Amino acid sequence: MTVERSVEERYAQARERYAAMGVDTDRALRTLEATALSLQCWQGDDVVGFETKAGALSTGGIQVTGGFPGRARTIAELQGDLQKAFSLIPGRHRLNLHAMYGDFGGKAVDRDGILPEHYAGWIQWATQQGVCIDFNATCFAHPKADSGFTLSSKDPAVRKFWIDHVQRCRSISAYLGRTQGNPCIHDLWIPDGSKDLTVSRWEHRLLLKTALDEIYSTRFDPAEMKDAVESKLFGIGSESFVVGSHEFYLGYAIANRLMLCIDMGHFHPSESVADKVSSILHYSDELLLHVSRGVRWDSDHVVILDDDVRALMQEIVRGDLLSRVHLALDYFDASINRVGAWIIGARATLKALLIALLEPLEKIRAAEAEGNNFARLALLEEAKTLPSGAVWDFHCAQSGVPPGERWINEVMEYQRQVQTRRR
Ligand code: RNT
Ligand code: ZN
Repeated sequence: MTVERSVEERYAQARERYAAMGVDTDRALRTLEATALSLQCWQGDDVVGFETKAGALSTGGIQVTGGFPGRARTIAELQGDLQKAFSLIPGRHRLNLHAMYGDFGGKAVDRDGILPEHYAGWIQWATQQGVCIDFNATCFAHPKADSGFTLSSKDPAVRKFWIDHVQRCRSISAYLGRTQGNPCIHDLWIPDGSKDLTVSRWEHRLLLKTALDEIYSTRFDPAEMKDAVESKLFGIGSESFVVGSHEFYLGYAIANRLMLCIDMGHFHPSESVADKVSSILHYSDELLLHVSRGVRWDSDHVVILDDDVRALMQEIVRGDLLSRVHLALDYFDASINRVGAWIIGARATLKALLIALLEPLEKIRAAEAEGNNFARLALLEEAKTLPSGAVWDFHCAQSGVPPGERWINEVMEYQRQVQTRRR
């Protein structure tokens, strides 16, 4: 039997099995197909970017570990790598660009001087690929972030510099959104915080709030761009104090009608990020998610199909909230093939979503409504071993992407032909 045939036959069987559980697999696949992930450009080059003289990343409280050969060093290489990744991920996805990835033509353009034209090449490429772009201000890896404070710095000149940068980033996002005819999501994460005990926490937060008020006083058409603010718990070198904490940004986002960005690595390891979804969305229209995997700390490991990601997708689907969340990937692993890392994380996230979409929710809800909590738990357990893999393989095949593990060889071939030649 050919692989294609067996994929179809296994799907037909799975479809029947799911139907018996009250689940329409075709419908689940239509929803999956229509869901886009925003792929982080920074996984391709270890968060280096294309500025002529960028500062060291470690000043930003984030760290990339590993030295696997083949890092993308130019825009063309990064685009090539992204194309390879996109070709092995079923569905149509987005590109998440950081400001430091502009096309500066070899010139020194400081962060407060960036313009839409520096991203014209990206939007041209993305349009050809049928991909939409999201955007991020880059408030780290820069001498003016060395003190550990940017928008909440006590130095007015430093604050002004970063306010200008973020304002430019928001205008660039609007330009991107306008050009692509689809809202560009602008996420703001700043590294501000300190290693040791800080007594002016109130002052820094007041400074941040005032800076944000200035930044967001300019409103853009949500058809062009949407704003998100990303909280954090701690970072390397900001272990004792992070200005933009969860409470700070949750309050700010709700009070100012912005989106909150929840990064899965930015909470206490025992805290359920999934559980936040059905709370926050009562007070906010939309939510941005940075799907990530912290191992002991916010280590930005490659996303895998683990309990956390599954629970997150379940919460979204169970609350019928998919149309109100934006899914972005956020990790950077330099210890394995970087293109492979993109694909593993994207496929894992999509699989988790598919599994959530295939949950026999009606049956489980009926048990819950009857107060039959035994049946509810038993059904949740049975659901775990339903044949979701067969549905996934079928989806891949339908989308023109190799089902199962066959894509691994394609990455190995790309590594041989393209990546290892970059020396
Ligand atoms: C850092 C945040 C942020 C970054 C990117 C590169 O802890 O998660 O989202 O990962 O801006
Ligand atoms: Zn993040």
